[in-house]
Amino acid sequence: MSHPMLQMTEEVATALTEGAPVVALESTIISHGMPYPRNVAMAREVEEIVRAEGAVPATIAVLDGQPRIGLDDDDLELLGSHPDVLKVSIRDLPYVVSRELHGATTVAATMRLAALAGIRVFVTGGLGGVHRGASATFDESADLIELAASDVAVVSAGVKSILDIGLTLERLETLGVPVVVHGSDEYPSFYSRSSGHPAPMRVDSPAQVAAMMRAKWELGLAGGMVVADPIPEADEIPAAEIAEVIDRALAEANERGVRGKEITPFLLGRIVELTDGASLTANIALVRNNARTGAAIARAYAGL
Ligand code: PSU
Ligand code: MN
Repeated sequence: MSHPMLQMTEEVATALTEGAPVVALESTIISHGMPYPRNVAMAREVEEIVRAEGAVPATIAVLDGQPRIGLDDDDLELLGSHPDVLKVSIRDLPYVVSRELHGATTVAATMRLAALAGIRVFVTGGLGGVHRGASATFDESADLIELAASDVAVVSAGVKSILDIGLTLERLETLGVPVVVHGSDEYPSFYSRSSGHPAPMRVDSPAQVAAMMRAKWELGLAGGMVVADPIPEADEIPAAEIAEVIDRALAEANERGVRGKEITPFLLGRIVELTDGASLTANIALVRNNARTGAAIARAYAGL
């Protein structure tokens, strides 16, 4: 079932062979989404949560040009601290693989490698999407195109308002990607449970998500699903408070002429600095929450 170019840990390979629940995890969030050393601590903790919830974690990255499905502690440390880890989306995969480089995979690249491995559930923090001002810059994350292509359900806390949330939801509709919100009628905006945009569809249990996954793929509808799980109330940063910070980070990115794949990491880093780490605490809390939900979805799907 798996692809010959993938290097899988025995734990993940066994789980996949047995049809046991497996949860894919991305690595750009480790290398380019959070500062060291909390990024590495987060990566380890999320794997523990997935295990505690009865699923096998498979963190995905490219190391020395080798696409890896499942990593050990030293690999996570390298991804979190090594200065030469490239941010790898779909278009970057051939380069890092052929040059034998280290690459941290985005949502798009992680989805593709997870799908090649036969993993159907993937947990992250926030998705990429249509950037603000995209009508002039054409800056839309490759995550959107990949969501239309790879058969993987992606659990996130929505998208940050560094993006244009409304346009991102429009694009996902055009691409035929189901967007469901777990336990809420509103689409969440990462740090906050609200965004001003209604949930395109609502689900109230992991079993309902698993049933949708099965229905989608049995109908022959290729591509993934977005499962948005709002950040827990206790960890939320009020939308108005974070909005000012995001506007300032966006203005700075503009002034400095930050472009292309550097934009998202620049904004994430500045938001952590401008909030004195409060945004990082919220970010870690929502990833933990997503890990619990994702593991429950993986269990429900494996049980069908
Ligand atoms: N949004 C976040 N945190 C992240 C990312 C996005 O709130 O860590 C990362 C993910 O890896 C996502 C990538 O796939 O940024 C999108 O980058 P780009 O916009 O360059 O496609
Ligand atoms: Mn981009």
